[in-house]
Amino acid sequence: MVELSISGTKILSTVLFLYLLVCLVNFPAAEARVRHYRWKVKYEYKSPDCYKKLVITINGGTPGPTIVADEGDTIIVELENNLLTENLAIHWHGIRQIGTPWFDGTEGVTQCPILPGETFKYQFVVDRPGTYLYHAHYGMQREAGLYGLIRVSPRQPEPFSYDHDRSIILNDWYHKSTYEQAAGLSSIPFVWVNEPESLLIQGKGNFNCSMVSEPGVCNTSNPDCSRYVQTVVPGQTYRLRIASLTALSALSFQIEGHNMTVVEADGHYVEPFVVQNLFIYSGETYSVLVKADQDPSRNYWITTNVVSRPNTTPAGLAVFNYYPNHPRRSPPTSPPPAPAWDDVDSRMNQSIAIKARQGHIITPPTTSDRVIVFLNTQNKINGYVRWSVNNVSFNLPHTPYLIALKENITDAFDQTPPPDGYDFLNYDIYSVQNNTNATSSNEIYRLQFNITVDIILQNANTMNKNNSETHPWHLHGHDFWVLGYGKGKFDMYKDPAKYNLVNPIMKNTVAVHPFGWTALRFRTDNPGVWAFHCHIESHFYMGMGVVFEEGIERIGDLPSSIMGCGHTKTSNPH
Ligand SMILES: *[C@@H]1O[C@H](CO)[C@@H](O)[C@H](O)[C@H]1NC(C)=O
Ligand SMILES: *[C@@H]1O[C@H](CO)[C@@H](O)[C@H](O)[C@H]1NC(C)=O
Ligand SMILES: *[C@@H]1O[C@H](CO)[C@@H](O)[C@H](O)[C@H]1NC(C)=O
Ligand SMILES: *[C@@H]1O[C@H](CO)[C@@H](O)[C@H](O)[C@H]1NC(C)=O
Ligand SMILES: *[C@@H]1O[C@H](CO)[C@@H](O)[C@H](O)[C@H]1NC(C)=O
Ligand SMILES: *[C@@H]1O[C@H](CO)[C@@H](O)[C@H](O)[C@H]1NC(C)=O
Ligand SMILES: *[C@@H]1O[C@H](CO)[C@@H](O)[C@H](O)[C@H]1NC(C)=O
Ligand SMILES: *[C@@H]1O[C@H](CO)[C@@H](O)[C@H](O)[C@H]1NC(C)=O
Ligand SMILES: *[C@@H]1O[C@H](CO)[C@@H](O)[C@H](O)[C@H]1NC(C)=O
Ligand SMILES: *[C@@H]1O[C@H](CO)[C@@H](O)[C@H](O)[C@H]1NC(C)=O
Ligand SMILES: [Cu+2]
Repeated sequence: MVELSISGTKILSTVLFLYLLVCLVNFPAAEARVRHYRWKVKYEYKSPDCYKKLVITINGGTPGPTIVADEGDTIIVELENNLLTENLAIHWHGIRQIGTPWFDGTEGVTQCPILPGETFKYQFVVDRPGTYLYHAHYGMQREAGLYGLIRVSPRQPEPFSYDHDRSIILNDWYHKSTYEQAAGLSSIPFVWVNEPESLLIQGKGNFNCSMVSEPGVCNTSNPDCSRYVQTVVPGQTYRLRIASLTALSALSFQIEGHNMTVVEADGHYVEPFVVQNLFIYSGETYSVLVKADQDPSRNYWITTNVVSRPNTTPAGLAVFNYYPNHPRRSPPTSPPPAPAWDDVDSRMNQSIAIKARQGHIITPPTTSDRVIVFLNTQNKINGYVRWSVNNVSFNLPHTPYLIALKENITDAFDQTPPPDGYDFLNYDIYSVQNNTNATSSNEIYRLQFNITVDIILQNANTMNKNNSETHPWHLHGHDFWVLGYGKGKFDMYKDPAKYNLVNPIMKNTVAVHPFGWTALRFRTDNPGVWAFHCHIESHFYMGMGVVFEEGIERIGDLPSSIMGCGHTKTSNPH
């Protein structure tokens, strides 16, 4: 930041400065910059919740560094894989990669994995302001701590004001390694990952070390797990960018005694509304405005709790510290109670309340060219527990789709188109199916370029009685309009009439609530191969995802850096 000291004799330079400032505001395009980062990724022992385990760090930290940029800037990240025995790929979550579909960072879809010892250069433009994320997209690696935030400032004034801009990443945390978890999920008998041990606020949590008998493993005095503190000046307004990168959990987030005004979701301005509990699903980002307008003589709790699953994980705690109270001083009250975990209606209502802000509405096309209904089910395949979409459980191929399609390598994946729907008339979404068998495949949806596609996410019962889970679905390469939510089975004849075509929010991640449906619309206007999947790490690992291709013929030469795995064309000159 530039500090200005203006004395009486400096009026001329002040005028000049103000003139320059006006120029910058009026001619922002001239300012686009290149932001260059060099990241070293490695395993280190850390204790984010006081329990020591191997975590993946970027330049020594987890969460990794925040990428701070202005709209239109180019980001270059030179990523050095120092994991020794493990591959790597990083996805830039919410960045559409217009013109750079090969730098989406999705291993198996848009690139080969980055091998140990290699340095890979990602280069892309952050074309829109907002709050975005980055995280590993290889195996279940994200859960080991490889994630961070991207903050893109707008060139235009924002439709709300605040004094300070802060960000908080929420996460859930396991003590088992991602390998143990992945092995359990792919075993017979199936070993579920269970509930996380802790919830982390900005990478810090607090496990009860009395439950660990092994000496030296859990230490509540470890500075790695010192409670996160958000210091505020009484009377000032804070923009908090809240992001969730949980492996499993849906969360609520609250600041004791304070309301929050939601103003941004996944990089789009929201028609402001007030909440006490912000419900947030893995892969989502929100900005809320909070005014430090309560009794300033004390501190307050910041809490996060698991919702949508019976909560056995203790609340994540941080401190909302009113200056000049001591930041380590615990609030005099108990943390506010968690909302009821099974109150689906409140969460559904909050989802519905998120609308595009007046004056910033991008209206959706009024009709669509193709409708695809995705039935979300839990299944068995050859005795393995899997998740499926329309009875197909997704497997990644060894040759990334982008490369296979561009190079016409037809034996790299199953060329059969997967189904656009399910047996709508006969399938009972409320019961455990008698035959839960499905098939697994790496087939993909080929979408015609430049059309409007509707996606209906249809939830259903799992393989357990009276159970349906919340799935946050994330689309790569696009934002979509959220046209509506509903309970029960989506009725393709009646429900489209209820779509919000007036002010739907655009997002890149959206939840389908238990036993409900969610309707989305997007334009196939970004040539590339894009994953669309449940953002729950174990669910995607167990097959809960699909891949869309659009406009492959419009994509220029692929960089050779993304290649080098799976099937190749011997004639390939790259
Ligand atoms: C921590 O665990 C110990 C041993 O199980 C238990 O007695 C104690 O109540 C726990 N403390 C908290 C704060 O939950
Ligand atoms: C716990 O961590 C603190 C701070 O690093 C250290 O001073 C203390 O010796 C540790 N306690 C044990 C039992 O290792
Ligand atoms: C928060 O909002 C609720 C409902 O609008 C209101 O009753 C309450 O007084 C507000 N609390 C604060 C601290 O502003
Ligand atoms: C959700 O919204 C509906 C319709 O506005 C309302 O009837 C219901 O009471 C709300 N439920 C909760 C839990 O807020
Ligand atoms: C389901 O799969 C199992 C294991 O492959 C097989 O034994 C069983 O016959 C299948 N059930 C049906 C109805 O296809
Ligand atoms: C792949 O096939 C398309 C359409 O047939 C053709 O235009 C293109 O040149 C082929 N590309 C390669 C690398 O063979
Ligand atoms: C499963 O089979 C039983 C007995 O045949 C039948 O009563 C029940 O309706 C079936 N359930 C489903 C979901 O098809
Ligand atoms: C799923 O596939 C199995 C065979 O693998 C079939 O028996 C079952 O009817 C299918 N279920 C649905 C909902 O299509
Ligand atoms: C895509 O479709 C829109 C509307 O139908 C049209 O205006 C535009 O020119 C098309 N773009 C391309 C690249 O074909
Ligand atoms: C079904 O589960 C919900 C919790 O998700 C519970 O409130 C309800 O009572 C259950 N219903 C039956 C019939 O078991
Ligand atoms: Cu899921």
